[in-house]
Amino acid sequence: MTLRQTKMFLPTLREVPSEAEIISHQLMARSGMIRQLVSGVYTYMPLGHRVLRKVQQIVREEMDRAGAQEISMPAIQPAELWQETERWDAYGPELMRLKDRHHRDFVLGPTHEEVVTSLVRDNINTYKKLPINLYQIQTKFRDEVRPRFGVIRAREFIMKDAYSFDTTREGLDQSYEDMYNAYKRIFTRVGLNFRPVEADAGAIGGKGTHEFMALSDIGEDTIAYCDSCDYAANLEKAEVVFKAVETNQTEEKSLEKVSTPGVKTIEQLVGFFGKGADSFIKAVAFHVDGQLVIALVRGDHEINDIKLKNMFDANVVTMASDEELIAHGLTSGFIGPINVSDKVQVVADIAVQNMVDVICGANEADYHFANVKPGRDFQIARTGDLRNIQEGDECPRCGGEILFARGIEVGHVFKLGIRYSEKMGAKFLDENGKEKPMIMGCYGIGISRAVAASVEQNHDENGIIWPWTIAPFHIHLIPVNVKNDEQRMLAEELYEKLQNAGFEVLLDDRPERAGVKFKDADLIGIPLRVVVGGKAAEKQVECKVRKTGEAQDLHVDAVLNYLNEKSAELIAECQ
Ligand code: 9G3
Repeated sequence: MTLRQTKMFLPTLREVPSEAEIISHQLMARSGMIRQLVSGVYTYMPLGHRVLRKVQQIVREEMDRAGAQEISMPAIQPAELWQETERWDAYGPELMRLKDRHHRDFVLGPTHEEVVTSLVRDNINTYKKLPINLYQIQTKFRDEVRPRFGVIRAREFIMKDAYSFDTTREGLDQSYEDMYNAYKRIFTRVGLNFRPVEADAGAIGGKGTHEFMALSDIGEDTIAYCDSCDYAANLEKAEVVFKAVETNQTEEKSLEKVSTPGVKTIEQLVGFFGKGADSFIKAVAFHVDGQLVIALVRGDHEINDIKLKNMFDANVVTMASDEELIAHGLTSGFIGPINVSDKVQVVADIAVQNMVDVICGANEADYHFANVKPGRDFQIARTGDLRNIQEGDECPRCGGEILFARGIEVGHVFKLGIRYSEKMGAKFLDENGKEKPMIMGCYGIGISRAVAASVEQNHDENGIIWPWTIAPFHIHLIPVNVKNDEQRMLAEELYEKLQNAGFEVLLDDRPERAGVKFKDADLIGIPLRVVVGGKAAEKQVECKVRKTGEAQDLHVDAVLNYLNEKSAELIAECQ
């Protein structure tokens, strides 16, 4: 491996590529790790590939330790398999499809449930051969409508995907726990600041799922976590604890219709009535599997459509269109639960039922009702947890305070149950010769995304600061002036010595000015640096830690000891 920069394909950039919005994309491009081919599609250059390979190596070690077996499945998958699971029609333009020369339909694999289930179906049919966990590290294809954030949301990316097959639910729970624990070891070793969070199983069904989130302000997902216990859930899933606030029961007022010309939003209502947002009912009309539903939450809360979907165990939940509103006698901007047609179902978040003297839309343009009393003026068909958790809410586990953070999803573990095995006939004969569908789990890690997440978490204004365990090299060895024999010779001597000691050394032997070399070294972010400069004649070199900036002049004979000491400290940060 050419570890000399004069030979290495390592084009660093001073300027930021225009399409790079976030720091990891900017730094990965500028440091010569990646180059964009087209939107959402990237080449990993030698420096970036070395980091990818280190992350993959850690993943392999932990997956093998957990008893999973590595395979490699095809990216090209016949449409027939996706028709068996009815996903051929379920997915839209995100699923990359192609025809072969015989005009047969194929997909470029975005994931491999169909392929792996057909593989196991055709090769295992007895409980004696289960449980089994198969995994691969492979390129996935998803035609994102708007690729962004560099490799974080790319159209082609590297995923480790694993699939477990068990004979019982308890077996699946064990497989899931094994993967959950392996993921904690993996992300710890990769040096990420991460949280496992409870997530919603979403379209792929199955019960129980966790996402592994790398904390980052550019993360697309919001995490609700407790400041006192390890509860954490993504916003879709986080459970809300309902605390019935004691309302000083005022005398009951009769319902009143109020003219509110052009007053639609909660903010406008607050201004118009001079009351807090918690005095109003927010009503939103949804299409839930074809049924028109009005969901009610308190004015200072947000409706969570995933929770609404789960309340009805529905497949599709969309906002009702204006046409549908009119067809059901509802008026956009003035929707309310009072006197609605019996074709409309009214459901409400827990907090609504004991609101008093509230104000809601009158289902008539420019009118609201005041002094509304739920249960007297309108009926609630279903009540449940329908709102997004908010910062300051109580932790559903320990009563602590809920805080928000943003995260980048770098891992996701699912209990699939028989969702795929039943449809595809992946069955086994149990001890009594009875045929049963295998119980599956699936487990993904975004390898390329984890690299970008690491850069998001580990950089400063000068560039990347690699954690030791995934750094492309360990030592950046920089002779300041390669035309100076003493400096060049000493650097070559150290190069051999450090490599023989087991360090991965990148030698900057370019005939560049010192400033250029140091700027590039800061950008590339190799953890430890040895500079051979003006004191080479006295066998003195400068050693520097990229992360802290601490530097020390040392005699060459003391360098190895120093590097062993510092590397041990840096390794300890990833354990
Ligand atoms: C598709 C397309 C995009 C997709 C899927 C299918 C996400 C799809 C969910 C999963 C679940 C797990 C195994 C590894 C871990 C994640 N996006 N998912 O099924 F056709 Cl276009 O991939 N699969």
